[in-house]
Amino acid sequence: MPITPTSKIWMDGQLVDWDDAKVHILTHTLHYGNGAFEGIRAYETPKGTAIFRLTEHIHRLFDSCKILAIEIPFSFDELMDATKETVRVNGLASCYIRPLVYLGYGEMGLNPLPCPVNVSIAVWPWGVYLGEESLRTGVNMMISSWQRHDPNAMPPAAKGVGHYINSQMAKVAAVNAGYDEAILLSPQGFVSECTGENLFIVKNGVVITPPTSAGALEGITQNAVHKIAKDLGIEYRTTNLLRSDLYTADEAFLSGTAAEVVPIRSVDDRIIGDRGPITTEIQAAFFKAVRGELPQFEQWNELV
Ligand code: PPE
Repeated sequence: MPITPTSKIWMDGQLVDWDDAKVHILTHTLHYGNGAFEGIRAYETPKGTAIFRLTEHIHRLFDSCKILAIEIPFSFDELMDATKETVRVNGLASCYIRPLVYLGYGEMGLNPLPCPVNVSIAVWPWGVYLGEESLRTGVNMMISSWQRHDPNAMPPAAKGVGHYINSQMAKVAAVNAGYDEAILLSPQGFVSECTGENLFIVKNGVVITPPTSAGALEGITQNAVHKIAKDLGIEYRTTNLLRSDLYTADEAFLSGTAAEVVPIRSVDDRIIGDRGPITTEIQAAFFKAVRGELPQFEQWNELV
């Protein structure tokens, strides 16, 4: 999706003009893919622009870097403040936020330990990730022949830059075959997640999602879906799923910061159907929560 430029990007403590936010071609991450990022959204709420679950996202960024043995040269509070400041100075009522921790210029070779560690935070307006229509009509999914990471090859709990090569392989295969999105299975053959979203089925009134041990990222939106389901009195379970469970699901949907909550219309050409009642209920509550319209979830809206 094309990027709409905004005014300033935060780079290592400075707000830099959009056009000047550049790196050297020998930036380590550009060659070897080590680094970590976050995807966060800010929404317009009755009290002003609020970042959805910022605390959890910054925590995950620190966890990702700990897993990848990268030391972030800023404190948790500094990155919280920097994120809010970047949203504020760009004057956007709602936007997507992309913090990135990357290994910088000055070292080559596979030992990342001596590399300088840089941090940037960019924001831009990002519309509905899988298309406006998708929120209502749902998306058509293909189970990919590309597997999700084995936890001992690439740790799924880290939102690592290089992890996303695997997602892109699956996305390309799905798009080229005429589908909207891919679903990846774990090396053990269980359903894991989509290229940049967690996945859920609804069966006999119960919402079911795969565990992180099947290679899925522990999604912050997924966690919001869990809490929303609980609030609505809908049963929720985390358990391994087989691909056939997807084919026979009563409903299915996916969740992610960029994608938000999107119904799944079909998997491998097996029609699951139009947006179902439980998906509709959870999706509606999600959009209310991000917009600060549900008092019970107000602590999720971090005002800038
Ligand atoms: N799994 C993967 C692999 C993933 O990348 C994401 C977020 C999720 C699950 C959902 O996590 P959460 O956002 O915490 O609910 N993917 C980010 C990047 C998407 C992109 O295209 O870039 C995102 O949604 O921001």
